[in-house]
Amino acid sequence: MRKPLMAGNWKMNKTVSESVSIIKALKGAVGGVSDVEILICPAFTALYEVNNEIKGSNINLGAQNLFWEAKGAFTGEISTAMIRDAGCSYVIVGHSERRQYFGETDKTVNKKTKAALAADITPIVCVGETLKERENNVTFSVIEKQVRDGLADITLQQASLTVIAYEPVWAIGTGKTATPDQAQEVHSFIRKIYAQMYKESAEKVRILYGGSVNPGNVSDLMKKSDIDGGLVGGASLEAESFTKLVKYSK
Ligand code: G2H
Repeated sequence: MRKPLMAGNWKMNKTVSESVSIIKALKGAVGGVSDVEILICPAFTALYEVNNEIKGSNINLGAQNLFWEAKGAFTGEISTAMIRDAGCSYVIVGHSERRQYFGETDKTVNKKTKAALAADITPIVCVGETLKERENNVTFSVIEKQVRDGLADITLQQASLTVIAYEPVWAIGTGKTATPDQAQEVHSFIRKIYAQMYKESAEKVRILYGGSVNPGNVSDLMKKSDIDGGLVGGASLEAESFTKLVKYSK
């Protein structure tokens, strides 16, 4: 009942022309796919041109960040209206790299989540524990706080539309992946917390796994009942490997 979502997070990679060229290749390769929703999140600079390229295709467009204010003196920031105008229907919120390098907190994640939802943009809210937190056995309390505080005060309808990405920080770009069982354990915990917060929305919310997803591990991850897709960095940067992810094939 939950349609899987495979999302490519290109992070700070690719010029406009590089972005357009990978999208041209990807469009052909994934053209027949209808059972998995496909999303690409390029750099801000490439959004407009990528949007022109994906028109009429089954590829959706997302931004990697936003700012919650509507407009004004906020040098360097991008509003929901701007990313919408550039063609985005999704936005990544609170990625661990933003928490780690740019001081994002559960509070700012919550403001961004609410701003995205108010603008009809689906937020992909990222949560995840560090290696130290996992080793100190506080994974579940860390995740619970990130979910409760990051997603506080949204409506029931918004709660079902929101996407959550579980990305253990120790697995990001390191080549270490959580095992499918480790990921499933946290995904099912997130769904349980979500049920306490937003009742039946818990069955509708899609929970993606992120952290070194690649063609070799995607099919085992996707077999787990609470894993509804992937948020993929490195393996989304080439059309060939991202196509394999979309098709869950090696
Ligand atoms: C985790 C992921 C994408 P990678 O950050 O959000 O990146 O697949 O390179 O670990």
